[in-house]
Amino acid sequence: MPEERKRHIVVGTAGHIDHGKSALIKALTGVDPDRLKEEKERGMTTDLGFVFYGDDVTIIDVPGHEKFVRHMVSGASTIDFVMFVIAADDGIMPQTIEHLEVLKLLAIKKGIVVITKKDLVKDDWLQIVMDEAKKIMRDTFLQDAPIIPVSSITGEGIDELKKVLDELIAQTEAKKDRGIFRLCIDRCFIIKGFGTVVAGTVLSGKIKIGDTLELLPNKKKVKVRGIEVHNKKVTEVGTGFRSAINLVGAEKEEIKRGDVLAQPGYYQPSDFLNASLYLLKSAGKLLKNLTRLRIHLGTKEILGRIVFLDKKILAPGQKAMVQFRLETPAVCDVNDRYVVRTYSPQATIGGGVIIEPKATKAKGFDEKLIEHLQKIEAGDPALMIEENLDVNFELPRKVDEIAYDLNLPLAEVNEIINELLNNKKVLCIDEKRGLYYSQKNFEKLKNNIINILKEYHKNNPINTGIPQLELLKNISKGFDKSLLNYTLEKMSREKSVKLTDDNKMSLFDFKVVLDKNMDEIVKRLEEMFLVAEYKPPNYDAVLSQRLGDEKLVKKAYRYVLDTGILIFVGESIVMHKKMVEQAKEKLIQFLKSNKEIRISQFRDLLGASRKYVLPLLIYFDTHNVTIKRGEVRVLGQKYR
Ligand SMILES: Nc1nc2c(ncn2[C@@H]2O[C@H](COP(=O)(O)OP(=O)(O)OP(=O)(O)O)[C@@H](O)[C@H]2O)c(=O)[nH]1
Ligand SMILES: [Mg+2]
Repeated sequence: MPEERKRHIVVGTAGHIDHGKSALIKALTGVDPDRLKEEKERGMTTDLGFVFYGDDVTIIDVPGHEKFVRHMVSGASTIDFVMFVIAADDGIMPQTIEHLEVLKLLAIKKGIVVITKKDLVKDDWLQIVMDEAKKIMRDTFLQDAPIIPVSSITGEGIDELKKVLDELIAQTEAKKDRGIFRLCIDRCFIIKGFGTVVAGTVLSGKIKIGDTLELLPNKKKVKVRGIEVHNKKVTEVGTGFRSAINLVGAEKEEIKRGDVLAQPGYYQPSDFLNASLYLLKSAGKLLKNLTRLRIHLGTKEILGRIVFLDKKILAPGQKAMVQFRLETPAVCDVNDRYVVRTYSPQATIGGGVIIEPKATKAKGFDEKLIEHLQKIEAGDPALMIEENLDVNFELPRKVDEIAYDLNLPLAEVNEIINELLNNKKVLCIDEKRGLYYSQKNFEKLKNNIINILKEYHKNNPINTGIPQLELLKNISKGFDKSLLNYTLEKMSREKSVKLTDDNKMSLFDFKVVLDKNMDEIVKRLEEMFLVAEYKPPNYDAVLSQRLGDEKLVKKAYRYVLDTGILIFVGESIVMHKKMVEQAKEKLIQFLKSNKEIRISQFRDLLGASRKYVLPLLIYFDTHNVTIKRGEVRVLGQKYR
């Protein structure tokens, strides 16, 4: 950005065909904005014209013809204020009204009303037209705007207009910078010796020569070779400036008006946009669901169908939450204004604000979606970040993911995340990986886990707990593992759940309570394994003992294994815990006096056969009681 220039103002024109918009610009600047041959021949503007006014102002001339309203919308989409033109001899005409509606929908805040062709009418007629103008401006952003009658032919009133124009320019504040570079292209041309040049207004951010940018929707990487502002070469350019940018990496044929030049990684083309829509009173009739419309966004016109999210049908003068299903993808941002026009015949019927520029296909009357859109409608970054975390129940988020999702600068997201951490609205579940999760979701997740455990305990009263994998399956598909670990750990510390010895989760104070019948079977099972000592029965032998109803016996058997009363030592051999402990004691004692033990010695020690003794020894190996050294075993480290 040139140091001497702090800001740049873009002024637009608007008004009915032939009302003298282009002639007015020529009278103000000496330059004819109609640059096309066709325009000069027909005496009619067909496309946007760009003329410099002083050092810091560009005036965009728009066509008044009803066939070119789409160009008018694209021209008006980036202006700071408008010179609203009405011809004294013609008065209020259809595009006077339509352009006014467009400006209102685009939320243009200021302007000047210029009554042209003053030289063609008498004073009393001029007064009538001025009164009419006042009438249509009532309750609009132009209601207190100065009304200046001029003649572009005789020059009458032009000096006064310049004075008012300069005052308004001086009062206009620089556009707010959202940080991430974006420019909506309104022109693309070739300059001999340089190649492709695109022009447009920088809507946010800043670039310098050498930067790599992305052309969207084609997602083509390009490099900035040169930048011009007001025909002067500069090395960098920032928000609000109209600039011409010489690009390397794209041909003119690949670029159209309406394409977006942006900092890579943030903006994404999307087929679905969620927005609020206001249907103009002048729309005249009800707007039906799925109507095909022209959506004017930035400098682009896109065809698409409208889906009402919170209404079945929209009456003139009403507002609705809508989704646009587009025929070609759009690249836009939160808070962008848009205008909708009917497909055929074409007329402006409404417009609104983009709430979600990267939406997914929605159904009507999805209450959750409506609530979500209402929450972020105002476009407040903190609320948007909170909501982004809230809607991601399964996944903790990283700062850069949030920044890319919401087209917000990393530094801003970091700052807001810190605030949210301080306000306990967000928690960091993994500092190393920088993973953040919504406190609200965390409470919900903990509740879900408690409920799953309650349900599990109810249905499986003699199971000590739920296997972790089963718990994960019950929470939600695609759940992040580190989030689950964090949560379970935290819940264990808070003493709301516990991890059992065999890696199962249970409620903290859950204990298996056996009914009389089951208790009896468990006792008899224990008895059976104690009596058997080191020759325990196998599963079939247990069942054949008919200790009770077979189903119950099976349950009881699982219970004694789950609770560790019986221990599975290997090779389908199960022994009573007491026998295993006893064997361990004997083994340790033996090794303390003998240093090493052979299988045969262990066999004699327990008075059992090799079939049972070998798996038991291996069991002790894996539990580090013993270490196998060739044919013998020695005592494990921690028992020495
Ligand atoms: N007598 C008189 N003629 C004017 C004045 N302003 C414009 N005209 C004439 O009106 C005709 C239309 O003027 P333009 O400036 O082309 O009108 P426009 O609003 O740009 O028209 P479009 O771009 O097609 O919408 C031209 O023949 C101009 O010379 C004026 O103040 N006095
Ligand atoms: Mg014109």
